[in-house]
Amino acid sequence: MKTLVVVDVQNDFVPGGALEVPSGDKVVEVINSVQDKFDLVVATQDWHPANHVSFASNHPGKKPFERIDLYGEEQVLWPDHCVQGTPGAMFHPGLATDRFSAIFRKGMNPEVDSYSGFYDNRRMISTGLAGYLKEKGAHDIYFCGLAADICVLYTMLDALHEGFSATLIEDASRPLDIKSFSKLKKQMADKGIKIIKSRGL
Ligand code: VGL
Ligand code: ZN
Repeated sequence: MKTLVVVDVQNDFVPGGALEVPSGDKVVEVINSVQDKFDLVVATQDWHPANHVSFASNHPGKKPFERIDLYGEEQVLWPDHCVQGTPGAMFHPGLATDRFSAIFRKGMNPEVDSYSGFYDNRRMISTGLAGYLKEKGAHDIYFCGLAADICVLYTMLDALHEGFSATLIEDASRPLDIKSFSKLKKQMADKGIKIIKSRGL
């Protein structure tokens, strides 16, 4: 079961969205073109209630991209994004979704952020993705989507933690912070994440 995990390809993460990732829309065509190389395709969807703790708007006097201490850990405050049921939370309209056998929603607990598609940032709630992939016999797991340096990264780290292999399809993903991404890629490789281009599939 060669498997593709498509992370958070949602309107709020592409240019014009609330938390836009530079050239985030460019991943859509690549993701569509690679899906038929996989036996199993699943997706994640950032899916926050309006009162979510990660939204700067829920912290009077704070602005987006400021950092606060939350339960002893640093939390970046984001613009309101991917609010459940809103257009910004929908998958990009050009994204081919027919082959998604399951969609794992995350970030639904108002009190905790969830970058990874497996567990929230405090590792309290599982989305069920690990159990799903194991029951399906998934291996050789490839990752793509948005943002490469946040939700895709944390999802890959949890995948390794669960004993899966993790490969990033670089051109099917884009980071929020382009400047530090080459350094981050080295750190990914050091942790055992493989990085390829879609033509190498
Ligand atoms: C994401 C920040 C906040 C992501 C989600 O999908 O990378 N980033 N929520
Ligand atoms: Zn979010």
